[in-house]
Amino acid sequence: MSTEISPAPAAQPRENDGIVRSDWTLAQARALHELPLFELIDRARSVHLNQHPDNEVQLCTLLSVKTGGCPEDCSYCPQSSHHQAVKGEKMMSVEEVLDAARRSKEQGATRFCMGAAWREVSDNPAFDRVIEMVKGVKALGLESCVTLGMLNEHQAQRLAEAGLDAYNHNLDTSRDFYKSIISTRQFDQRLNTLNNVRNAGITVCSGGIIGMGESIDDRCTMLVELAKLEKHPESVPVNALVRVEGTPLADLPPIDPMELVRMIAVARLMMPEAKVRLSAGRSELSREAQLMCMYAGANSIFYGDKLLTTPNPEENEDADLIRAAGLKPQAPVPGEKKEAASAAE
Ligand code: SAM
Ligand code: DTB
Ligand code: SF4
Repeated sequence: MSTEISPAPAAQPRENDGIVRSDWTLAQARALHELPLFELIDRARSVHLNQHPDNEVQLCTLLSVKTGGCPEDCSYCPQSSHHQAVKGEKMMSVEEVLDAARRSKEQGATRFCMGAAWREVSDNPAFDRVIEMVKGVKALGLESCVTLGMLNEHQAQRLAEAGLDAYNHNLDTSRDFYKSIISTRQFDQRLNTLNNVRNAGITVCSGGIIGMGESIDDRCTMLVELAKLEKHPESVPVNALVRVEGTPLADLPPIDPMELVRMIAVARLMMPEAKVRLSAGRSELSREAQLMCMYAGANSIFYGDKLLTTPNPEENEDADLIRAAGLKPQAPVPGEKKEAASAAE
């Protein structure tokens, strides 16, 4: 990890916490990040309780509908064809996906997220199939989300017409560090896709990964990029790198869980209204570390024993954790609160 440290100025006064604004600077983000841990957590908790007083955790299931063989060279990703980490598979059928969505609804999931190992969306039968998947997931009464790589305005519009609720497209890291992680696309292309998603009226899910060798400034700069968007993303996934054998980042050291807590707390302070998702990396976290992330502002998790290609905690472990902490799973759709709550009991 690079060790450069920018001077940490005084953090903004506590009275200003919770104001939703898009003029964040790196110095301000960094000042929050540098606060003594308990002060940072206290402040993030207070904003969290104001904005999200319901004690709910959103449960999102992930399904890889097209795995591996991706032409991009993202160093962290097992699905890139530049690494020999996973085998490419053919795309799942609409029925297979809807069966999985039904099962995840029975388990109490509120959102169903489908991922494809594509560089970008193409106007072809595979995209038509994704459109059918989105319609089917909506018809089941679940929130729908897809992550398909870059897309243009017209493609975003088609997804919106199919009823898509959210599009996941992560900035992943800072503009500067991005170049050392991916060479086959540019940071501005990510921003352009987010713009197309927003303009189509789909909610934006965008966050990043920590533990790839980036500096603290890189982490804070990424949060500033997200918080500077005219409208903040509705969801901000914070992933800890899953170090997969065969990928160039496989031998990096694991992150200290406290770094995840700080990142989540700063995200909560900078984007008070967003759902902050404690995303990849939970399998390596203790229950206590996960709860500290939730206390500091995380109110969404991936639920189900698999992420896209790597393991995630078992549903029953998560249900136990949520119950032990007195949290509630978020209701899938208005009026179905009881059903969701009992699924985690
Ligand atoms: N191909 C599309 C794209 O890149 O936007 C969608 C799928 S891609 C796998 C979605 C996100 O998963 C990436 O942006 C990255 O943040 C996350 N991801 C991939 N591999 C990861 C890993 N090993 N650890 C943590 N997060 C990872
Ligand atoms: C996100 O931010 N994290 C998810 C989801 N969005 C698509 C993906 C995590 C992938 C972890 C590595 C894998 O399972 O392949
Ligand atoms: Fe492809 Fe997405 Fe993985 Fe990059 S992160 S290699 S674009 S699947």
